[in-house]
Amino acid sequence: MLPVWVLSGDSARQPPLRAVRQGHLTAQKNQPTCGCLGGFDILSGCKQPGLPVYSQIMITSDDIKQLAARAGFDLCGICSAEPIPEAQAQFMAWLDKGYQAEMNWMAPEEQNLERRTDPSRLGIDAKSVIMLAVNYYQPNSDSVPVGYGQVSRYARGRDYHKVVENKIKKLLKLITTRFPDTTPEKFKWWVDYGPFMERAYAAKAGLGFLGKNGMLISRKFGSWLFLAEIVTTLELEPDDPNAVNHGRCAKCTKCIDACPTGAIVSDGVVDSSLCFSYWTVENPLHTSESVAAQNRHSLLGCDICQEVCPHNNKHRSILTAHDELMPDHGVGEFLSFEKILSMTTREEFLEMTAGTALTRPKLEGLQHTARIVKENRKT
Ligand code: B12
Ligand code: SF4
Ligand code: SF4
Repeated sequence: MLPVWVLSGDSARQPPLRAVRQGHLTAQKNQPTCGCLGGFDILSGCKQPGLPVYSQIMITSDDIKQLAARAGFDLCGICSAEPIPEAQAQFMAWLDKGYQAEMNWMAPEEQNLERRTDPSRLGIDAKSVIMLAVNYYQPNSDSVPVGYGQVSRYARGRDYHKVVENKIKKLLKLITTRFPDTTPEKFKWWVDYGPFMERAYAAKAGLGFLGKNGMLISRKFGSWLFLAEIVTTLELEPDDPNAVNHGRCAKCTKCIDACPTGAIVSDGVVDSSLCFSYWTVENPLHTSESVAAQNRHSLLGCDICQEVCPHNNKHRSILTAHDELMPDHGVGEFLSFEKILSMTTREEFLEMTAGTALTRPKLEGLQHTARIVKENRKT
């Protein structure tokens, strides 16, 4: 039997077919909101204002994906909020080996391990996870000019945390406005910094596969993606992670072979204490000498294990559609050693870096890396 549906106003047309077919109308008396009978469209809303409304339409996974695209996300996938045992095990083994280096915030004493590997412990009765991705690809110049160091692609424009956060806020606004039952307390979200295994859930939600370089790699955009998540109490239809063939590594080992420091210690496993990204971003003042000796370009981050990946070929390296992430909105691709090393005050530093990911290593950290790269580039 079809669920009861309640009309307000004086017109008694059919409810949206999609909603009826999926049994998403429930009886809720006297709750008219906006009208949707004359052709409900999730993106533009009611096409015939003034007509009666079905406030009782429950949001579906398809609705969320349409709204995510509208909010500016390049990919959106959905999965259940249950723990992923293989990812939990991988994470435990990674910590046991000390591959988090000095990132104590990743370790169990500092941050409850269960919380990081089990979304139901995130302070919300989590049923589903909405995984979101933003493509940040931008090309490199042919060479690095003399006297300059390079900033990796993810950090050249505005700080991606802010850029992605704004898109999440926009998405939640769209959801809660279109579907009045979906109140804000039904959602919790993070971009990068949450106690949450973003890559594992992104793979589970069908956004891509996990490569030997550890990256989440999608069929459309390769690995040039920022990830973010909304954990929700809503029970949403999950995606089938095998529905799209994103590819796989097979016998390829290009990233492992190309990493200058051997930081990819086994398939998908990165030892942070050997990774340029760790030393330039997270812990620049205490760089290991042997790692530092290999850094010939990078002032912040490292893209080598992505650049060599055949999945990041020209068809998948699609210029980002998000202007704020482009170099002219931030510090750009290159920074001169002279400029960095001549700065003496925090104000000067912030004048150059405010609003970008380059604030992370602070002035002293950036100067330390600049000295190393400058020295290495002499030979
Ligand atoms: C700590 C951290 C780092 C550390 C450690 C990196 C690492 N590989 O663990 C350092 C500082 C080195 C780092 C570097 C970078 N990072 Co980082 N980092 C994180 C952070 C905060 C946590 C990662 C983590 O938990 N690592 C522990 C390992 C064990 O877990 P994992 O790598 O997430 O996932 C693995 C396991 O879950 C396992 N797994 C999952 N499911 C399953 C199932 C089975 C069956 C098995 C066997 C295994 C398995 O495989 C996964 C991939 O290896 C995440 C954000 C987040 N909250 O997740 C960003 C994140 C992973 N970083 C990101 C980026 C962009 C980078 C850099 C590219 C930045 C740069 N240009 O310099 C580099 C890439 C280095 C690399 N090859 O990984 C993105 C990755 C996006 C993507 N497409 O994958 C993330 C998701 C941030 C974001 N929100 O966009 N990062
Ligand atoms: S980011 Fe650079 S240093 Fe780190 S694993 Fe990849 S290639 Fe190696
Ligand atoms: S370079 Fe090769 S091994 Fe590494 S992630 Fe890409 S396909 Fe996999």
